[in-house]
Amino acid sequence: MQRPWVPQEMSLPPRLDPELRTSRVRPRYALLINPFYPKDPHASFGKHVLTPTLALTSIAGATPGNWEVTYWDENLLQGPPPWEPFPQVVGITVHLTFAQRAYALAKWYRCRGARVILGGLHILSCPNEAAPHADALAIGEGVQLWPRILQDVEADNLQKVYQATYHRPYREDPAPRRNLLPSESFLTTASLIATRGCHNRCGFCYLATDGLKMPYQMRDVDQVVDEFQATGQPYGVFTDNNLGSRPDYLRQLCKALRPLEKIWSAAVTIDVTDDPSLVREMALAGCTGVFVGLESLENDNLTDARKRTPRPADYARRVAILHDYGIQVNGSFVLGFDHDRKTVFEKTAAWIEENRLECATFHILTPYPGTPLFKQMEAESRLLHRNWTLYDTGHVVFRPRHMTPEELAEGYAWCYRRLFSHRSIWRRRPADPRAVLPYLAMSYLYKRSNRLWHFLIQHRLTAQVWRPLVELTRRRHLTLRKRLADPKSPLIAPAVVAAGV
Ligand code: B12
Ligand code: SF4
Repeated sequence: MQRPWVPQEMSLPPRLDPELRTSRVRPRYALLINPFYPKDPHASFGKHVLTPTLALTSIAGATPGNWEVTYWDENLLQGPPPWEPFPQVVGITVHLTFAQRAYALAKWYRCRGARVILGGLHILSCPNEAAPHADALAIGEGVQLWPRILQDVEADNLQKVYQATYHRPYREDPAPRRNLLPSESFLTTASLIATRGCHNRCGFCYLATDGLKMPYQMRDVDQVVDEFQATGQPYGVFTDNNLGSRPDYLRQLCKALRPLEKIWSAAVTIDVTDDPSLVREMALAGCTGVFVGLESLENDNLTDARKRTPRPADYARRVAILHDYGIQVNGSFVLGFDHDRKTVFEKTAAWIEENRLECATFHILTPYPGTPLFKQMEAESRLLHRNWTLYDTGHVVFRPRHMTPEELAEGYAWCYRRLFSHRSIWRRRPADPRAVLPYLAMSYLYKRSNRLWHFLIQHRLTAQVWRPLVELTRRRHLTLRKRLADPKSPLIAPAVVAAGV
C-alpha cells in the first residue's frame, strides 16, 4: 500500500535548541502557545488552517491592561516559538495529543526563567500527570483564572493549582482577542462560539469526562453578532460543540445573523432537522455547511454510546432536508465501535456516496482519559498503550471487538482513500447541475491538494488564496437566500464552503 505524502514539518515539531541563551525576562509580558501536533496524512491539511482554536484568544481577552500579550501557533510552520523578548509568563493550551510537546515547551521556557502555566482539556482530565511540568495548572474555565494568575505572578505568590467551574454566566466573558492572530495564515479568523456544552453526553466524548460539569450555556445573540461583524470576515466558523442543542436559541441567533449577509458553518446534531423551518432559518442566515456527528449507522453502537439521536434509518431523510436548503453536510463517523465488523468500512462509504455527503470525517474510536469509554476499555484490559500522542483518532489505541487493530487501521485509511478518490467525489456531486462545478473545485482544492496546503501554510498564503473564493461563495449564497426567501421559488441550492473541522 502506498503511504500518503507527509512532509517532516507536518509530522515533527520544530527543534528547541538546548544551547540557546536568552535575554532577561521581560516583566508583565505573557506569551501564549498552541503546541504542535502531527498531522494525519489521510485527511486534508487544510482543516488545520480553516479556523483557529479560541482557547488562547479567549485567555488573551481576559489579560489585564498592564500586561503585554502575544500568541504563537506552532502548527503554522513558522519554526520554533519566539524567545525575544523573553516572556515572564508562558501560557500553553494542552490537549492529550500534544501533551508531550506542551511539556517539552514548558521545560524549555522554565529552564530559562519563565513561569509556565498549563491549561486546557488535558489538564482537566490528567492534572497529576501535568503538575510536574508546570509552575501552575489552570483547571477548567480559564478566562476567570487568568487575571488572578497574572496578579499572583506580579505579587510573587503563584499557586500550584487554580480551579474554576463552568457555572458563571457565559455572557460575562470578555470577547476573544482575535486581533492577535496572524490573519494571513487562516482561511478565516472568525472562529465564533455562541454556546458551551451539549444536550448529549456521549460516552466517548470529552464532555463526559469525570468531574467535568459543563451546563449548556448560551451567550447573548447580540454579543455573537457584534463579534462576527467586528472580525470583518465574510465567513465564520462556529466552534461550539453543538450549536443546535436549544433550537429556540439557534432560531433567535439565525434571525440576528441574517442581516449581516455573511456565510458560516457550525457543528450540530442531526436532530436539528426535527423542524425543517429551523433549517430554512439557518440557510437564510448564511449557513452553508454543517458538521454532523452521525457517528455510526448501527443502532446498537449509538445505544452503547448513550447518544440521544434519531436512528440511522432516518439519517438519509434528514440529510436530504439539509441539502434541500443548500446546506452541505460533513458527516463525522467513528469506526471501531463494539458492534462494528469488517463490513463497516464499505457500508459507511457506500452510504456516504448514496446520500451524496459533500464531505465526511472519519475517526477511529478513541477512549479519552476520564471518559466512560476509557473506564470500560481499561476494565476490559483492551487499551494497547497510554501514548497520548497517538490518541488522535487517527490511530488504533485499543483492541476492537470484531477485528484486529491492524484491520481497523487499514479500514480507516481505506475510507479516506475511497472518499478522496475521483470516483467517490463524482458520485457525491450535488443533484443540482449548477452546483456541480463549485463542488468539484472545492473537493479537489480542499481534499486532494495536501501539497498545495503545505505550500500555502509555509508561505502564509492561505488567506490570500482562499478569501476570494470565499467571497465568491458568499455572493452566490446571497442569491440563493433571495430565492429561498421567495415562497414561490422551488428549493435546491448550490453551496460551496465546506464545514471542515
Ligand atoms: C477549533 C477546533 C479544532 C481546530 C484547531 C485545533 C488546534 N488545537 O489548534 C482543528 C480543526 C485544527 C482541530 C483539529 C482536531 N481536533 Co479539534 N476542536 C476544535 C473545537 C471545535 C474548538 C476549540 C475551541 O476553540 N474551544 C473553545 C475554547 C474557549 O475552549 P477550550 O479549548 O476548552 O479552552 C478553555 C479551557 O480549556 C481553558 N484553557 C485552555 N487552554 C488554556 C491555557 C491556559 C494557559 C489557561 C490559563 C487556560 C486554558 O480556558 C479556555 C477558556 O475557558 C473543539 C471543540 C470545542 N468546542 O472545544 C475540538 C476539539 C478540541 N478537537 C478535538 C479533536 C479530537 C481534534 C482532532 C484530533 C480531530 C481529528 N481527528 O482530526 C484534530 C487534531 C488536533 C489535535 N491534535 O488536537 C477534540 C479534543 C478531545 C480531547 N479530549 O482532547 C475536541 C474537544 C472535539 C471533541 N468534541 O471531541 N480542532
Ligand atoms: S453529541 Fe457530540 S458534542 Fe454532544 S456529547 Fe455527543 S459527541 Fe459530544
